[in-house]
Amino acid sequence: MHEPFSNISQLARRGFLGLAGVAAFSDWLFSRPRVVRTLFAKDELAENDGSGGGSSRGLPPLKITDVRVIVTCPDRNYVLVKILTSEPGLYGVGDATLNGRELAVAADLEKHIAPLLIDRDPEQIEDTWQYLYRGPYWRGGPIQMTALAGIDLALWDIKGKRANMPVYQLLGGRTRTGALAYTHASGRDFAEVEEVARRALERGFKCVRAQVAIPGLEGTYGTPGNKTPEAAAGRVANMAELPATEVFEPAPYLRVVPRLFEYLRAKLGPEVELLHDCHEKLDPIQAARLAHDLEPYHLFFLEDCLRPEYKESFRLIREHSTTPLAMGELFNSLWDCVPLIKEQLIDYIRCDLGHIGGITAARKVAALAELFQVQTAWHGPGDIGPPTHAANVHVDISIPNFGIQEMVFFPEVAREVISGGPEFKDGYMNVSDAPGLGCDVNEEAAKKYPYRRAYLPTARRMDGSVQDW
Ligand code: EZ4
Ligand code: CO
Repeated sequence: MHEPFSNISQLARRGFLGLAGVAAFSDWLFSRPRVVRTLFAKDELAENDGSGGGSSRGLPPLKITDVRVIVTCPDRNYVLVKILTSEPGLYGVGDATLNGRELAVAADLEKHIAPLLIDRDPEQIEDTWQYLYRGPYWRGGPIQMTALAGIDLALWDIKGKRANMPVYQLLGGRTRTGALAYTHASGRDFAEVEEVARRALERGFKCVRAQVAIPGLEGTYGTPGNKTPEAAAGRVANMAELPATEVFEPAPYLRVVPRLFEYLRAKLGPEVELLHDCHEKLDPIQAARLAHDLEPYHLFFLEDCLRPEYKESFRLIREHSTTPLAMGELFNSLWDCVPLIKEQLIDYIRCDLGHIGGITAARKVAALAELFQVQTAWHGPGDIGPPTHAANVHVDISIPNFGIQEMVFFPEVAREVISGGPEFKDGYMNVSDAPGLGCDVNEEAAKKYPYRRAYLPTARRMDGSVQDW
């Protein structure tokens, strides 16, 4: 197979490769397609079709034998992925829940992705990620990236169980004793927010995200307002079959929020870390004003000021304020993060591991962020399942540039279906040393809670026009 190259070098050495020589050589080359083909022939290489990446610790080769998609509604909808392997009893559990579009992800997994995985080697996580991301040609988007995250988490779970190690060990081992956590305090007025925040502090939290209902508006993101907390958070209980509509106006919002934080600082003192979520509602100049007006109250960060399409507009906010900025829960591409990180336009990148492609994606975002002194603050809401919360914490405690972790407490009924997941203690989250991610799904219990259609709320302005929720 080295024949053509040695011929060229011999010809060149002898000075034979003049113009006529080149013409003769190309005639010769193209008259010998078999030789050229042999240069790149597959039979010379070991084939990588994802079905055999070598063995771990001398263990026998492993194959994926089944991919089960479990859609269940213990109080709210979850989509879980269970990947079974050729080793008896060895399986992985992932979470592929996308609030309001659960069945689209479940269909993608069942109809399109599962057939591609059978007989593949579950240990080849990176190869599987690349294959599922770039393979379908039509890459990206929240539905496909959530499906991919579900697979990715299940594969990391398998690898951990196979190695008999928690996933954070596979990611490089502990960098910290726990992940600093924050919870939500919401209320209809300042006093109610204070009361809820005080309860959180008593429970051990050192960091609290505060949201208050805006007087005169019908429902405000993240607050009970005149709706049940369940409806505000997008739970299915008490929800109509179609989405609720909230009303948002920037002027009263921009007046009230700085006064909330003035109030909370005065009541709660300087030490508690306070955060606020704008939930992608503002225009750039509105966000710049809010970040500026909040400066005296020293927020830990101001979250998701702008719609996810307007990354460059963070420059405007930066130019006007020293309030730390966080962004990213609506991102579903690794590349969404790049402009914000490389220009240091934000301080915290807060992708949702469940919607950007799982641990394999998160470790790349974290590594990029590390190089630009940006810290992580992965999205940790109630509408992603315990395996994603577990993945958050496995990454948090094994990277150098972790910032903070959003968290929720899951209701008992959800725990009946999905066990395990991170634990909260004295302001920090942690995972156990159980091999893998540390979560399991009870398929029998899941059947007791069939899927119920549910939507997140939507929002409109006073004049009836559409507004980001
Ligand atoms: O409203 O995930 O920071 N947390 C959040 C979440 C989102 C929900 C929407 O489904 O913004 O609570
Ligand atoms: Co948010």
